[in-house]
Amino acid sequence: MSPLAAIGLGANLPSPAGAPEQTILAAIGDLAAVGKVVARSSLYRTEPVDFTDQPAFVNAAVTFETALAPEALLDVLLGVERRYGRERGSDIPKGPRALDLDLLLMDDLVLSSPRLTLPHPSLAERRFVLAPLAEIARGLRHPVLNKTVAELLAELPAEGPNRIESVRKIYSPQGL
Ligand code: PH2
Ligand code: MG
Ligand code: MG
Repeated sequence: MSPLAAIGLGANLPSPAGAPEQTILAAIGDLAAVGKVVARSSLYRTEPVDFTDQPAFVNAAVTFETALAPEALLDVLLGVERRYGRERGSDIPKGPRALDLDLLLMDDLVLSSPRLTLPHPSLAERRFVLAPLAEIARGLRHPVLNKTVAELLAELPAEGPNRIESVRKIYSPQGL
């Protein structure tokens, strides 16, 4: 079987596809053209973290079966970001963006290269990543922390920047 990748999607600015919700759905459609989208989460409205003076985000997650090597998959993700108007050079770090596609996990691969770190370095610290991912892949295991996505989500503090109410489901996959 091909490796299973987990990908986090986020958007908080309009793109050529429309509002952030439309952009995320279009990006998932583009991924389906280059591999197998095994599962897709609901869409969530999430409060911005790290850099808080920006619009709310729409976040989601997919699991994706692909024969691509991690860096080749990263190139695909960057290409999809560019298609929706993401201009990396002019981005404010952690600031508003038309589309952000993050490679979160790829099986139990652990790697760190100048372009790519796996697992994603902030995966375990973000409710806006873990909540969508837990909806579709509770049992995926973080190969360094040796905890499942569901365990990492349960360990997040209920208050503070990751407070439970910071992440709210807006569309279920059936309702899309
Ligand atoms: N992405 C960031 C910074 N902050 N906050 C939320 N809620 N969702 C995001 O996707 C997000 C963020 C930088 O990638
Ligand atoms: Mg990113
Ligand atoms: Mg990101």
